[in-house]
Amino acid sequence: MAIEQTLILIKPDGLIKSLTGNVISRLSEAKLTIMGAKVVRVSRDLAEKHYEHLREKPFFEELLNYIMGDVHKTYRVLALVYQGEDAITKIRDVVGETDPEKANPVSIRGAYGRVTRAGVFENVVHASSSPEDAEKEIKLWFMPDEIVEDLYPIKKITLNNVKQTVWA
Ligand code: DAT
Ligand code: MG
Repeated sequence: MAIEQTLILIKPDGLIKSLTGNVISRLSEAKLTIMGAKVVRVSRDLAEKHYEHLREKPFFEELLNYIMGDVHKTYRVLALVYQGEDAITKIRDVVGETDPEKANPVSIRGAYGRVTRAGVFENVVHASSSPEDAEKEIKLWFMPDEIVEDLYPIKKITLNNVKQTVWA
């Protein structure tokens, strides 16, 4: 068993449906440690980088509109970092399968997700699917100072006379 990190996003449908509390309660079943949390207004650049691996998919534009909040007219996402033994598998089990209609009904996606008529999966949460993805995603969504421990190597830089800590 390895100590892993994972990035969770409560997506705009989760926020507009007031599911934040429910989702965090369900995530706590995994008995992991929360390392970071913040509300983010998602830019197109961030959305494109986060879903880079799906760039060629027919639903890519819809996916960007969804995560940026254009679909639900609520322009925020709650980003969370958790750490613990087998964090990725444990969280993915609580979260459920990608397609809300196929997800276990007691999982977060099974209980709260839906498939739109356009075929988009509004599945309430994102959860990292491998340690490599988790590292890439955590570094993309969080600055080192926003996480209570340095989960990955950092470096100090000076930009316009301001000292900053960034991922190495
Ligand atoms: P996951 O979010 O379970 O890691 P993924 O990384 O393959 O799944 O895809 C990211 C998101 O893209 C997913 O949460 C919902 C959407 N998506 C994936 N496959 C889809 C499909 N076949 N039809 C519609 N939306 C899809
Ligand atoms: Mg994924």
